[in-house]
Amino acid sequence: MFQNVIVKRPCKAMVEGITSAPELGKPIYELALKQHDAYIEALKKCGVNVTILEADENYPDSCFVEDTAVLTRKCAIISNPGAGTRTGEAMLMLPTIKKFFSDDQIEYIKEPGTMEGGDVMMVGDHFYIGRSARTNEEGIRQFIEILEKHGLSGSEVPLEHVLHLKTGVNYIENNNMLVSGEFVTKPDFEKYNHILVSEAEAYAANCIWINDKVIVPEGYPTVEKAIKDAGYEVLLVDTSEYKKLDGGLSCLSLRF
Ligand code: CIR
Repeated sequence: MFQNVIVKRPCKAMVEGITSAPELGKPIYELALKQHDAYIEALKKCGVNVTILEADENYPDSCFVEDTAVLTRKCAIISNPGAGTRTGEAMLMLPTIKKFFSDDQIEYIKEPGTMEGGDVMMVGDHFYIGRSARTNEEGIRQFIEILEKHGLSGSEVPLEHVLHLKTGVNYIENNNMLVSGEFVTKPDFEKYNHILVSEAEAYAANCIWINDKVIVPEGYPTVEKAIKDAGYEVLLVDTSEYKKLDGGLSCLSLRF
């Protein structure tokens, strides 16, 4: 169960955010705000308290708050984002995280280690960590050491084709895992019940489970149906403006 969610409002500067898909065009800020409102409403329907942080114009990608930290039931790990324009975002989260975690529960990924929360997938007390362009070997080493100190465990999953681990694979509890692309055949995930996500709907591999409901991006009917068929109540949220910046539903919040 999750009790809390932290989100950060998108800033006007989001139009300058990092993207691997400039052909999709720049995000429309007003529409992104409306979609963010709808996202917050969906979160509230899942029965969590939502902490809403003000937009920060200094960091175009700062609405993707997931990358700044990993919040577990034992500890909070402040990340060190591998994207140069995003590194400063992580420490700015500290005052908010301190409202929920005591000082001895707060840990940090330090240089030369890099890590972004989008590369971390929680399955119970185990955490899969994608080794990506943003999360390096040293970051993973530090992260696993911290997890073990707090009675948790972690393992590395190399990835090649996507930005973050959770761009392509997401755990939605009850042994069910949404898998797309390179993750379909990964031995690490063999033991889970695969909900296969086709290339055509690959963006919708990034869904979030919150207290037995699953929030799914709008416009991916096959994935939506598969999740419903697996027995979940589905809430739809349009994320078109965030997709233009390689961002999905999980990227927009910290859930704990
Ligand atoms: C970035 O490239 O960092 C942002 N434009 C997108 C971050 C998406 N975050 C995530 O997958 N957790």
